[in-house]
Amino acid sequence: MNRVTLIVAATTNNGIGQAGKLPWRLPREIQYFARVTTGQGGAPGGEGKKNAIVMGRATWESIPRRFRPLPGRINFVVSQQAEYNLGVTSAGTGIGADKIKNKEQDDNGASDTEAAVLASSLDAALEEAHAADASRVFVIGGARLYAAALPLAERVLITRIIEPSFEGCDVFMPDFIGGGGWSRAPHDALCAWVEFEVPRGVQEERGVRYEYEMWIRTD
Ligand code: FOL
Repeated sequence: MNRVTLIVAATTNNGIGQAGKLPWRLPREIQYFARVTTGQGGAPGGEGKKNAIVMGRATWESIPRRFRPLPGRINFVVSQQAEYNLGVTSAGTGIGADKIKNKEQDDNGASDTEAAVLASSLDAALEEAHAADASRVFVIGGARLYAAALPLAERVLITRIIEPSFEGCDVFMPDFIGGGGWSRAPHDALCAWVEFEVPRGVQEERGVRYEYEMWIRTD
């Protein structure tokens, strides 16, 4: 059950955030994120098991209120504040009502199939994802959760932001590549794993150049 995948967009410096949000706005890149993390089970009209996404509290807060919980996926939010209020329910996840933090505030249009669950740690979130019969489990940030999840990860889907350099980044993901034990998979392996045709080579969007990469643990 520890086969977690990290998904991240990061500069060549490993910058991932600035002032509590993403340093860039890349609509096609974020659509890639949505498609990969949702998968088939959570796609509209899709049958089968949903994927889970696991994020830290600050990442949850960085997602615009109207987009969260991210639809078609079981959203786990890790916080050490036991009473942290997600502003949504866990209905539809198969997770007990005791985990529902605030039924009364379900005023954001969240349907029964859109759910978020508070977890006290990464391990607790992974256990609950397993209990909820999630298919794939993605850790979606931020820096602390990436660091905690890397030892458990078998795969990293990284969108490498090549330029500009986004020097203003103030949050960074750990440099897993420099530490060894990882190798970049061929592009076809990325397409096979996500089960759709991913644009090959350097992409350009709103003046930003980036590339979709998949890295696999080799040790
Ligand atoms: N990984 C990658 N590759 N790109 C990212 O932008 C990214 N972002 C996060 C984690 N991993 C990533 C965390 N930040 C949304 C907003 C911020 C965010 C993650 C997701 C979000 O609103 N996603 C919607 C799509 C919204 C849209 O299409 O504009 C979703 O349904 O996933």
